[in-house]
Amino acid sequence: MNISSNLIATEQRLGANNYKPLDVVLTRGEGVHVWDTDGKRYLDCLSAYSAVNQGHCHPKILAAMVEQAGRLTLTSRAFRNDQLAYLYEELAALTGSHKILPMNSGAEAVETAIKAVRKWGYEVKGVPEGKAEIIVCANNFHGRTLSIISFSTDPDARTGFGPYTPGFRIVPFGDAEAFAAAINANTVAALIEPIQGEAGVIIPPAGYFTRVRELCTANNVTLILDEIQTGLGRTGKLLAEEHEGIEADVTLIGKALSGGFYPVSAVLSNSEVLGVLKPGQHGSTFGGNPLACAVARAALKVLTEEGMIENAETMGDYFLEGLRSIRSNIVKDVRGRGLMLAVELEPEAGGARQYCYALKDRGLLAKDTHDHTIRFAPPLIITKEQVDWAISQIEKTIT
Ligand code: IF1
Repeated sequence: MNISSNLIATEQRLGANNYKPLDVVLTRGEGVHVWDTDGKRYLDCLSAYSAVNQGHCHPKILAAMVEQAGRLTLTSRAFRNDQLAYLYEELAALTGSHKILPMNSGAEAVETAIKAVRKWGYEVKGVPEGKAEIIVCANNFHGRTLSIISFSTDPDARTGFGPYTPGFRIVPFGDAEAFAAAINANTVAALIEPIQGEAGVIIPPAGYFTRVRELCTANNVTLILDEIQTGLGRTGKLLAEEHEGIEADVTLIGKALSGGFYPVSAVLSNSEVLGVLKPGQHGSTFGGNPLACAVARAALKVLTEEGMIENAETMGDYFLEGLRSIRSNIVKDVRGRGLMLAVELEPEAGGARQYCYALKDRGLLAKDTHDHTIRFAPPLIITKEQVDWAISQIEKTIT
């Protein structure tokens, strides 16, 4: 047995089997590429679910991390550190937010927003205690904690984990009239992904978010956009809300906020929402630690200074055009925005996973979702030549 089959067997034996990864054991990454334990190189078209938008092991983020790790890593929020204020300033300048709350994982940012909008609902909007409602969308993905899976519509994510957190109302994604009908006097917030990722890169109809924004404003409902996956350049804009010409009241970011080096997430608030939190009401041992802040500052700096967002837009258009030019009778739909792309296969194709394995053999890593869809989301630094190469591998695989 070679190294990788030994490692896979050990994982199977000792690990909880809550994942079914492709059997490729990676040991090194650089830019858009990763290498397995046999030395085979792959073009990474997943980017750790958009956490490595800046490319693997970006040298400037690495340098910031190493420098900070040798100086000060963690103080807890019992004391202050000399990195947090700079991260606040840089995030505020970039996004126009007025208040920021740093956490670690994406799910923690979502939980934080839920807590804050509930409290805002009671203290500012005047909703009776215990009655706050939050509107969410069917086929959402916002994370794995109990409150979040309480409003999941995916049986795998939800079934068997009750009792569930109440206070959520589920409406179809992309249906503004259903959204309007779900609002009542106790609605404190709406929590929505600008593009549904896990659901298979579902882009809502034009005008949907304009109407949702109007309805939220008219009814004093806080609009929370989960940009944990769509944010930080992935769709060709800093935030996907820019495609819709709207501004959320609360924006959640994570994943690429650290360029994949470390879990860093944040709640960005444009309204009085985060203002309701007082000392002792929320926090985290690691949230806002100096190592996280230094890494996030470097990750944001390279994202903007190295033209990655613009590249995501041009290479995204080019990649989409390439995918659309493939003539194959097993392709049902091709869609995407920026470098968040998907190919949906016909049910007769027999499932997306076998095609992901075939792509892997050709040196391209991509991930299936919901049986019939293959997602493509390479690092935002991908070049035209690399897109051409990817398209030709995809074409050979599905024709
Ligand atoms: C896994 C999916 C992607 C997210 C949005 C919050 C979170 C996520 C919009 C939570 C996380 C990840 C989690 C990862 C798989 C992945 C995923 F397929 F499950 F849906 F990206 F498409 N909001 N998405 O996409 O962030 O707490 O994980 O930091 O293995 O569960 P987290």
